[in-house]
Amino acid sequence: MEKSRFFCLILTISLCLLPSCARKNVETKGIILGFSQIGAESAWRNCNTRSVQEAAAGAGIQLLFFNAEQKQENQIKAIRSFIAYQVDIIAFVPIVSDGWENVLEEAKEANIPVLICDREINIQDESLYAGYLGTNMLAQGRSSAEYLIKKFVNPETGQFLEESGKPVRIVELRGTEGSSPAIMRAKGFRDILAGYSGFEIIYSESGDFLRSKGYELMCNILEELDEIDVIYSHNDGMTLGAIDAMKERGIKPGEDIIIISIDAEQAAIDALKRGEINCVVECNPKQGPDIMRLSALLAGNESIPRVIFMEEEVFTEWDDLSGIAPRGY
Ligand code: GYE
Repeated sequence: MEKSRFFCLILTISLCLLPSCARKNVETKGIILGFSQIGAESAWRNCNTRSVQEAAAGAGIQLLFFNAEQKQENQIKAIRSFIAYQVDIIAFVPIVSDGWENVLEEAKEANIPVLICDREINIQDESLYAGYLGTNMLAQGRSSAEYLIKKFVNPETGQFLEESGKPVRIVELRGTEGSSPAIMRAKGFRDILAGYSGFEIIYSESGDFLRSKGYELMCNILEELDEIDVIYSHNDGMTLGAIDAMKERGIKPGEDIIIISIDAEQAAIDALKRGEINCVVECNPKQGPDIMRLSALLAGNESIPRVIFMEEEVFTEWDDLSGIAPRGY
């Protein structure tokens, strides 16, 4: 079906046009995918972007890619531009969970399927999007807490290994307020710890997934609080910033303070190998190929699963870390 397409001047679009030699997959040839990315806040995000761009080029899909620079209003503008341009498919990473109903109604009226990627949205009318591809962030929070249970609780007796009788004092560095990773990682962590009285979250604040804010928060925390036993950080960027702050004060990360971190970027795996982080929970950013596969199905008017989670692992100080493949981010 030939659609008359017109270019929207308000949107600066970087077109990832396909080199003819890579145009292998006939069923994706000619598909136009509008993709709204949230920004470049972490190594994880940059890998996610590369994965989408490289997979689009390899799949024969013309990609209209828009970086929202951490602003939801920019994402909404981009989606409206994709609608005006009459793309075949819209895919986007919702920076926060709420506030998408109106623009998704407009996409539905324009008969353009929408794929939610990486982060989830909070919406009543599930007909407003075709499906979600991302990671199980509730499980990531649960796995983080399960590591702590193994670290501090005797599996036979359920008793705390520490005879001190004092609770294990936890500081949480949260992701972007209102984002599904921050909400779900916090919930999953608390769900598991709820079964044990000896853990206490003494401080929780958002570092917005930024290394710089992780550093700032940790500097303040180390000034204000004492007897911190554990740092639970929602992403490696904030963790690495916090580790910088600890080292500046002669605190040994991974020894004086136990550290749990989510993403599994290379720098965090390297810190795990050095004993500076104790548990790294993987969150897989390499979603590009699956996004293209799902976009091709949608462009062919085929249905897709409502929820698809990427495969992921948990790496702890007790594991053989020699076989971990280079992370690529
Ligand atoms: O953990 C973080 C990125 O949305 C799951 O966003 C993603 C998170 C990831 O900035 O590093």
